Formats: sequence, C-alpha cells, structure tokens
Amino acid sequence: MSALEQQLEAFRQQVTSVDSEADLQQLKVAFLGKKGSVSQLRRQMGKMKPEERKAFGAAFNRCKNQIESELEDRRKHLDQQARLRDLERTEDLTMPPTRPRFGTLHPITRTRRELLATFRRLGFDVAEGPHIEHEAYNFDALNFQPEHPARDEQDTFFVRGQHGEEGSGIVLRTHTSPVQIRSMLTRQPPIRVVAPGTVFRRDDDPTHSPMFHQIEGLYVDRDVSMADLKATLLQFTSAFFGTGLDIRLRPSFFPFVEPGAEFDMQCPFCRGDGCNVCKTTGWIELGGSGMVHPAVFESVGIDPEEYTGWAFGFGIDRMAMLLHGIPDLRLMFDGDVRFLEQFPC
Ligand code: FA5
Repeated sequence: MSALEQQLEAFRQQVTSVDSEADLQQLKVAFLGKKGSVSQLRRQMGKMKPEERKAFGAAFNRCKNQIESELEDRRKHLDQQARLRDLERTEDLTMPPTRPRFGTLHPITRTRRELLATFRRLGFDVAEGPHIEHEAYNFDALNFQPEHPARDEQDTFFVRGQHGEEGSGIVLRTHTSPVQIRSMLTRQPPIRVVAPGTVFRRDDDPTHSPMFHQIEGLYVDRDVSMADLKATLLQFTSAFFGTGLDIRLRPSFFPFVEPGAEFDMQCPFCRGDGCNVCKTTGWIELGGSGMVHPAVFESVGIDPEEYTGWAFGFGIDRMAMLLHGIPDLRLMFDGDVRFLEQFPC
C-alpha cells in the first residue's frame, strides 16, 4: 500500500511541472503504461493472501484512477493556458484588412515629367544645374549689366557677397538660364537641351512664389533662326496641349537674347474665345524666348559669326495651374493632403 502511495506522491511531484501534451503522455506511460512503475506493483498481487489481494486491488484501482483524473486535470489546465495566450494576442484576426494608403505624384512633378517626355520626343537632351549658383553664371555671362535691377537684393536671394562688393557673389539661382551657360561651356554645337529646375526670387503673391520651377530650352547650331524657335514652340504646345492652338511671339526684353519675345498660346480652355482663365484675352502667356545674344556666345567661347541659337524659359508651376485649374500658386507648396489627394496618379 505504501508503495502505491509513494508512486502517487512521485506522480504528483512531476505532473505539476509538465507543460505540453507530449510530456503528459510520456508521464502517463511512465506510471500507467505496461511497464510503468504503478503497473509493475500489480505483479505483487500473485504472492498475496486473498483478503490482502482484495484490499490491494481496490487501493491499486484508486491509485490508478487518481492518476488518470489528475492527468486529465493537467490537460484541461494546459488547454486553458493556451486559450488565454491566444486571447492576449493584439491582432483581431476577424477584422477586415486595412488598405494601404498610397501617395501620389505632386502635380508639379507630374507636369515636369510630362514636359520632359514631350521634349525628349522632340529630340532634346535633359541638362541640370545647381540651385546655388555663381552670380557670374546667373547674371554676368547672360549679359546682365552690373546695375541691372534683377541683381538687386530685393529680387535676388544672395548667399554670399554681392556684385561690386566682393567680386562675384553666390546666389540662389533666379532662373534656369544659367544652365544655358553651363551647357554651352561643356558641350559642342549642335546643342539641343531642356533644363527643368527649382528657382528662387523674392516674390510672394497668389501667382508668384519665392520658390518656383522653370524649364529652359536651348538650341545652338549653324543657321538656327527665329522661325525654328516658333516651329519648335508650336510643336511643343501641340504635343502637350493638343493640336489646333495657335501661338504668338510678342517683342520683349531679356539681356541674354536679341531679339527677345514673350510667347503666348491660345487659351486651351476657350480655344481663343475668351474666358476667366485667360482673363477674356483668348491668350495665355507661357514664358520668355529669343535668339541667343552674341555677347552670351562670346562669354562661353562660341563664335557668334559661325553659330546662332535660340532659347526659351517658362514657369512649370503656371503650366500645372493651367492644366488643373488651380487658382492660387501657393496651394502647391503648402503640403496640405486635402489638396494633394485631388491629383491621383
Ligand atoms: C525668365 O526667367 C527668363 N530666364 C526666361 C527666358 C529664358 C527668356 C530664355 C528668354 C530666353 P521671366 O522672369 O519672365 O523670365 O520668368 C519666366 C516665367 O517664370 C514667367 O513667365 C512665369 O511663368 C514664371 N515665373 C516668374 N516669376 C515667378 C514666380 N515668382 N512664381 C511662379 N512663377 C514665376
């Protein structure tokens, strides 16, 4: 009897530390299996007197039942622990999945990419220049006289110095035209490039921002004429806005071109009839253009007797405003998601 009690005690000591179904099964085999330590005790019954055997048999069955019942209790306990662990998981597997939020391209990025694709198809290379530029490239080489008002601190952000004070200063480029100079210094004619980029001026109102974007075009070769300029601009506006819209050149002054011209396009909204986008004029101003000034060619070492060229430059932001009917330029740079979400890719 005491042997049965010892076995029960030994079992109890072990069962509380079992923490898996497999270990529980092993423990059962160790005590109640054919060769288990409790089952072995049964053999003693053969040597017992009948009344002893009866009492031992009853004690044996109690011990076996007790072990089986405690094994079952432990199994239930392990099941419950596993369920509790599941409940502690933070994910709710019954919830529908949330859709990831995708960003979209900024309207200016999209417009710039579309402009570049159009000019690439017309045979132009893409050129780039730095935002922080030598005053020499931004103004001097482009034939701006030392006292030109654009050099004034009221129009230009100076990073270091100012012309006339400490020699040539460093500025935030005020237009993409210095890329004309960089391209002519590093390439040989024929040169056919467009240069998109960010530019900076001390401007701030609904149609002027202190940071905005321009795209420059430059073509230098023998016998390049104003007619080539007009034809290219017309090809560009037709490819970008669709055919049937006329363009016009109006005389204008930029120090680096001669003759210089503003170029306008028939309003794509009213097709020339007059509407509130074009302020009833039927025309939209796109930018400046003209034939490269001989003084500019001289500043980059290209012989103006041998080569001629044209250049143009216009605002990408204004183009995006036009394409999407955006009333205030500054909306583009506020980073307000409610505005940006309106331009899905
Ligand atoms: C120029 O910047 C000349 N570099 C363009 C040029 C290139 C002329 C090559 C001749 C040959 P302008 O200052 O007019 O020109 O600016 C060109 C365009 O930039 C304007 O038509 C306008 O669309 C845009 N722009 C000018 N200032 C701002 C501003 N503060 N905010 C947004 N767009 C502007």
